[in-house]
Amino acid sequence: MKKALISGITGQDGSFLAEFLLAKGYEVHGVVRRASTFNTERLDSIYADPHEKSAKLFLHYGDVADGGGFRRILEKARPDEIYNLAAQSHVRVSFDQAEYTADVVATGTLRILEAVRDYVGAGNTVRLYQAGSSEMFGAAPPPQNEATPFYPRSPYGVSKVAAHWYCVNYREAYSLFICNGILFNHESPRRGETFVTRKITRALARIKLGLQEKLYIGNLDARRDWGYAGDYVEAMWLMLQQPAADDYVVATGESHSVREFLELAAAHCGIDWTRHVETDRRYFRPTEVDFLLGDASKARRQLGWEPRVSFDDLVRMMVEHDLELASQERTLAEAGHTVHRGASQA
Ligand code: NAP
Ligand code: G4F
Repeated sequence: MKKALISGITGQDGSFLAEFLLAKGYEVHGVVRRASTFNTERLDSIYADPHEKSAKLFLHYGDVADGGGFRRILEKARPDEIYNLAAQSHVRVSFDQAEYTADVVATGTLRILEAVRDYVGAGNTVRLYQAGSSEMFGAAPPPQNEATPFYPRSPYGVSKVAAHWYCVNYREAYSLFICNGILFNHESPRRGETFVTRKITRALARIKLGLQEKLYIGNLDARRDWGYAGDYVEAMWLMLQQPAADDYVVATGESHSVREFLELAAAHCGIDWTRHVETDRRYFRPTEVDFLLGDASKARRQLGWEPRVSFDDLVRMMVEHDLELASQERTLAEAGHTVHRGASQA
């Protein structure tokens, strides 16, 4: 049985990847940050008590800011594959928390590379996937592919570029099997609620059911190449199954503006968004990434990977999920329960 170790397992992609690998028969180990509240909600459907003989998912407390702890997890789990998905992944927040973002996203990756270097040096074999981002392209004109020079526009983007080049360097210097996936935006009903797609579907669904009046939002003109997260984790896995390590862009090849996403989501909800949406400067970034459009022909050719979920189906899936959530919220509210919503600045 193959074993995988996932950092960032509690996030959107981590949860999809864990499901995908469990379905393939892997034993899956995940790094979970200690928090004062439960942060494993996205894993609820696959989590089994580790005392049960059939358990295939094991969680370990850790943090990519703590290299020693990560080394111990590596020694304990002894994985065949590592997926480094851990990140402070919010671009706007990275302007507020630049040093922290660099420590987790750039130096955190370096800590994992150092651990892997020693682990392989001691005679073990392991393959590493690094979660790179289209934010690394930033201001580079579209379409962007593996040959496009990076021009990051945020502390997050700069940190991902550093992580990317650390990975390339360790691959070349120590002959490690490391793949950089350069993934364009991918969404799902599990997307964090402060990313624009989920922020929109969550708010429109609540507006439709009379639970809120307004949605305050930032730049409507930015364009993104949005795919479905469930499709993208397959590409991560495929990279690590190749005979040689390489870097790949993963994208749909279709770009839409935030306004187009909003219009389509509102149409699915059956509401007139112009009556409910207002722009607020606080959601604009000091430097914006205006236009992302990925050219994933290398992934199609070499990995045989293709996105399955269309833009329209993605928006519909997210809207339907959030309408159901809003309906549950309304039922609770009507029964006199207070429904707590997170405090968000992003
Ligand atoms: P996400 O939902 O924000 O999840 C991030 C994960 O990283 C969470 O499990 C989080 O734990 C964990 N994490 C944060 N700081 C950590 C630390 N110091 N040590 C250990 N774990 C830490 O992000 P995602 O959308 O799943 O993305 C996964 C990865 O792909 C990230 O590296 C992201 O930057 C990258 N990426 C995402 C996209 C996209 O469109 N989704 C595109 C390109 C690249 P908590 O649950 O405790 O917060
Ligand atoms: O949904 P977003 O916050 O995602 P962003 O910045 O593209 O980053 C996401 O995708 C990257 C891949 O390219 C990942 F690496 C990264 O970890 C993350 O998953 O913003 C998308 C666009 C931006 O142009 C932003 O300015 O939406 C615009 N936007 C407009 N109003 C907003 C809002 N973004 C957010 N978060 N909140 C708003 O109110």
